Amino acid sequence: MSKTIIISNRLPLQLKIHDNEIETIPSVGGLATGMKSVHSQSDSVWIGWSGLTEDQYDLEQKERIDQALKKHQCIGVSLTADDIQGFYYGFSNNTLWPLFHYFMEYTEFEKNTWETYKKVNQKFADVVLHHIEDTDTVWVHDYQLLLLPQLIRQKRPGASIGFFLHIPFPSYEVFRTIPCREDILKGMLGADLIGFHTYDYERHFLSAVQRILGHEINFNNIHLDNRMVKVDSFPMGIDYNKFHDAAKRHDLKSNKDQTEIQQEINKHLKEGNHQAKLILSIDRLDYTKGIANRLRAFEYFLNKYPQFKGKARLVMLAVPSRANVPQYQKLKNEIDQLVGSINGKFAEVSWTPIWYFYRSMPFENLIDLYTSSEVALLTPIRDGMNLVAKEYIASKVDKKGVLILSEMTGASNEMGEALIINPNNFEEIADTLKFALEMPEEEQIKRNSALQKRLKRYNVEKWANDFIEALEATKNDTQEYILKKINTSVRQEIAAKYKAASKKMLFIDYDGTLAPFQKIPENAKPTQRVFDILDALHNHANTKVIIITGRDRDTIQKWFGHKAYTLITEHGVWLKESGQDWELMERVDNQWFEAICPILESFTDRTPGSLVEEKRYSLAWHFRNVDPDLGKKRATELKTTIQQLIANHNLEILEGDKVLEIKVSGVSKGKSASKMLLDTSYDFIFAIGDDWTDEYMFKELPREAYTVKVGRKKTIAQYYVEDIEQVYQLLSAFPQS
Ligand code: GDG
Repeated sequence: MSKTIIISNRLPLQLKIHDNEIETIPSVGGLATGMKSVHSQSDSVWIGWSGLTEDQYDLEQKERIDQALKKHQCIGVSLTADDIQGFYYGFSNNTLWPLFHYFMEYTEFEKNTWETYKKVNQKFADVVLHHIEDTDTVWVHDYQLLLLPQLIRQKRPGASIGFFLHIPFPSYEVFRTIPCREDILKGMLGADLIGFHTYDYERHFLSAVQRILGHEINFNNIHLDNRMVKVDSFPMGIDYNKFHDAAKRHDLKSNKDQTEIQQEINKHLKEGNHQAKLILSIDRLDYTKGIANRLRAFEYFLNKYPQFKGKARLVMLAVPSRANVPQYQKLKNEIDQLVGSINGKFAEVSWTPIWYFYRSMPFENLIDLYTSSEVALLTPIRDGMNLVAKEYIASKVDKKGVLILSEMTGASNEMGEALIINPNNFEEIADTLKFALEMPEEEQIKRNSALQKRLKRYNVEKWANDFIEALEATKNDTQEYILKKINTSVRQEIAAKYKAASKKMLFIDYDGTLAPFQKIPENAKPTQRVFDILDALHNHANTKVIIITGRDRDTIQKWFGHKAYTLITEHGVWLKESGQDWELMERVDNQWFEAICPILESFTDRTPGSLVEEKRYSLAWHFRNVDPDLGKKRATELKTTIQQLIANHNLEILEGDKVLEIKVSGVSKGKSASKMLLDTSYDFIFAIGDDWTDEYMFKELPREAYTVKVGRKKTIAQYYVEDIEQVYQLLSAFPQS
């Protein structure tokens, strides 16, 4: 029976030991709630750190801790205090957290903490590997465990692994600064599915993978040598009903049942100025959340619009976080001072502009704040998603309230009806605050209705289920690949058919099949091993070996002219039968070169790294060595530019792997391969290739032909081999009859 294994740095519960008794307190955080539907399945387990380091319990207590965790379907990863120091406070929070949030000045690159990070990821992997079974589904969470997917994959190549990053993935220019960038990407690419909150993070990640590791990317699929990794965005939602229902209950409470905080809020609202509206701000005290900026912007607002003195009040909850890290202590001091100075400067007898709470509050109080505030002002400098924004809206039962939200949060992508601001623009924040405080109620209701509808539908449970479904779907892709991958029995079947056949024809593509791609195409010369393999096949009785390629005639003549194999070049323009001269397979001309060539050259001039290859009857524009994004963009631009000329000259564009080839239409590997079969009847036909131009060949060949794709791209071929090495092995195993 397969199970789901959830893995995060912290388990979804807190452990406490007092009087030698072990207490477990379930967490109520976003992730714990979101994963509830996945984790509540009877066969699921959650693996993570319990929050207690090894020095905090003895062996006997450890056993009881494990038992207690087991009751909640949890398994602990044992970590030492040093592990936590290097892995959590060190590499996770002093390197990855600031870097991924674009705070490069706070980012420390320390070899020691990196070593501990690797060691702790391995500790997590060891626990996972101890519990995982072949058909299990694994879901790894967040930046503390970036290496874990690959560590699991190494030992369990067939596992189904998903990874979700809860924080932003920075742009390539920022990400490239980290020394271990390759290890991090490779670690993540151990997964089958990688999820981000937004499309922007997704595209930053894809760009880093393309530029740093050089993998080919097709839409949101990353092609590794022997696997495909899917990347997608899944914006995390909240437990909408939990907040909405709690807010409903809150509104029904009589005065005496209200919390102390609520009574305090009521008292202040009645005191002095009755109109004082509450502007709410809630975050963990973190430099990414833009708390200091928010205070300065609020001060700016009071100066610019003094009419709001006594009429608006900022209620700020800053939840202590990572308080032993110097940057956080510095920030705390800065905020304390700012609050003091603003309150000192503006306070009146019956009104202080800022109420500041530096602590965490029980859920009930959070609801008090959400429901009592007319405006929420959330101004992170960078934030992966920001769930507070969603919770605020969900808690507005009467749909009244205005959300002001930073455009630097993932949530702003989905919450277009909120008032979106740039957190560095005080002018804009001040004006927006005024606008929010004066917004007519109908408009508030209109905006919030739309927001609530969306938040209710795409809630956290849907988010988790969508991710798991997408992960399941990658299993099907993998399944198809595994099913079609040549195994021993297929290899034996092919060999037996080959041996028994009396007339055999082998179509073999060149680049990507017999030779790896090179930066400069001329460098992809055949090796002695390639000749040995082809010679052996050619010497078999009644066997016709055909090299079928898009390459130009001259290069193929230079490389293979001295051999007696059959050669087809330029996708089927030229044919050279064994011992004969080159002949045209198609009636083509190249008069059109003079119209197209100057355009290709002008594109080459403007696109560093690109080059024009002039074949006898076709022109190829190569962009393998161009910046990947620029290459794609210029290729699209080029297609549009020559569209009309192509039609006028009866030409067509072939889109190969990082190359656009312009040639007379109607010529293809498929057409030329079929022509080769016309005269004689063959009882063994085999074709192998990696490129999509080979798909024409796979399509046109008769059903009984064996067709083999090299590498894991979509194909209509019957079988896959992983790479060039496997091509060599396959071809070498064809037996003499
Ligand atoms: C990371 C990413 C991403 C806050 N104060 C109290 C309290 N909270 C709860 C809120 C909310 C959660 O904490 C904070 O979530 P955020 O999303 O705003 O921020 P991070 O903690 O930085 O989370 C973030 C998130 O992961 C999910 O992927 O959105 O971008 O940085 O749920 O309600 N809860 C209680 N008392 C408090 O005082 N009970």
